Amino acid sequence: MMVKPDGVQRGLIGEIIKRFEQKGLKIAGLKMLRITPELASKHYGEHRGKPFFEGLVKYITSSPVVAMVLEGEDCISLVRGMMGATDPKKAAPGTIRETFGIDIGRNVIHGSDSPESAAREISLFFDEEELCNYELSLAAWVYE
Ligand code: D4T
Repeated sequence: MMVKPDGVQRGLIGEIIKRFEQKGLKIAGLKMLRITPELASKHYGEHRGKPFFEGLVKYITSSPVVAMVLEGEDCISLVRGMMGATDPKKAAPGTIRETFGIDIGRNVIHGSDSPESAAREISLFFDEEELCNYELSLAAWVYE
């Protein structure tokens, strides 16, 4: 998951992290970084050639982001559900993008959409030793 530049600039880092923490997900990695044009091209490689690609790279490199590795049962679909649809105008009520976003090009948050993209994106943003392997003591109170 990543809080995008607009989320950072708008003071939404804590609010967004809070939602995932309070859901009961485990934070296994967390860092602030400035995305380089090279990293942006890798991260958004699938969108190269699309009309919005240049603007997307300019936006994602414009200011720091906060990248996070989250763990939990059905974590990817859970997080995507909490984020809401890519276009905030179409996002379900109460989701992060619906609550905080208006424009598809400023949609506040990114989340991996499959185990394969999560693995790829984690390796793009984190070194192995930056990830923490630990037991979350509240797990027994979140999962039956
Ligand atoms: P990300 O990758 O940012 O979490 O978004 P999604 O996974 O929900 O959506 P995506 O990959 O289809 O789009 C990536 C990114 O491009 C922006 N975008 C997308 C845009 O500015 N205009 C567009 O028409 C589309 C489709 C928003 C998210």
